[in-house]
Amino acid sequence: MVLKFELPPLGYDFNELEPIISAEIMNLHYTKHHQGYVNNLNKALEQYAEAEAKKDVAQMIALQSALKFNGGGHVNHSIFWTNLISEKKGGGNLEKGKLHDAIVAGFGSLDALISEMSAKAVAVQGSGWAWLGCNKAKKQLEIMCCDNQDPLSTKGLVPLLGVDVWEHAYYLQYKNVRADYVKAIWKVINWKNVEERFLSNCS
Ligand code: MN3
Repeated sequence: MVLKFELPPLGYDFNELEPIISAEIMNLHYTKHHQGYVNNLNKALEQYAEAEAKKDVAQMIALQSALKFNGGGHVNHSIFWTNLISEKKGGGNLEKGKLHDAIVAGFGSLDALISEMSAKAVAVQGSGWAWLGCNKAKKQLEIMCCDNQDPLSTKGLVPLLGVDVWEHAYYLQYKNVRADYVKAIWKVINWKNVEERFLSNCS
């Protein structure tokens, strides 16, 4: 029996991030896009197990790009949903603490981090993600972009905060203006969640 992945609970209603991210986008993004990655990951894992049982190494290798894409999509979105919270519940608010200190040490200020990460997110060519990650060896925060659904682990960093800049994440609301979406999303960032990830992985 092959391991089956499932959609993680969202933790809030589709309309809670309005007006920053519309309920329609959240609904489609979660129930169609993320669910699609989960379904295709499970399918690829099943095919992989069959190939493994037949000792068909060539087929196992052929399945790796499907595993990377759909597995990455599942990993990335599972983090992304927890990185978001409504403004009413504290979205956008970074309290003083160890993450705040690390941000100031690495970037000078939260505003400076936001401005650097926004510029990099807007500049991603095609589909991808911008991430705030932790370099465990150097014990420092780094901003890095990934193409498609490549998870941040492919760059050797631990993911703390991701901004999905695939068009499906914003097009219904922001049309072609990715910069407006990236500018707005900081109002619904769950810095408490980012700090929890930081404390358990990077300090
Ligand atoms: Mn997405």
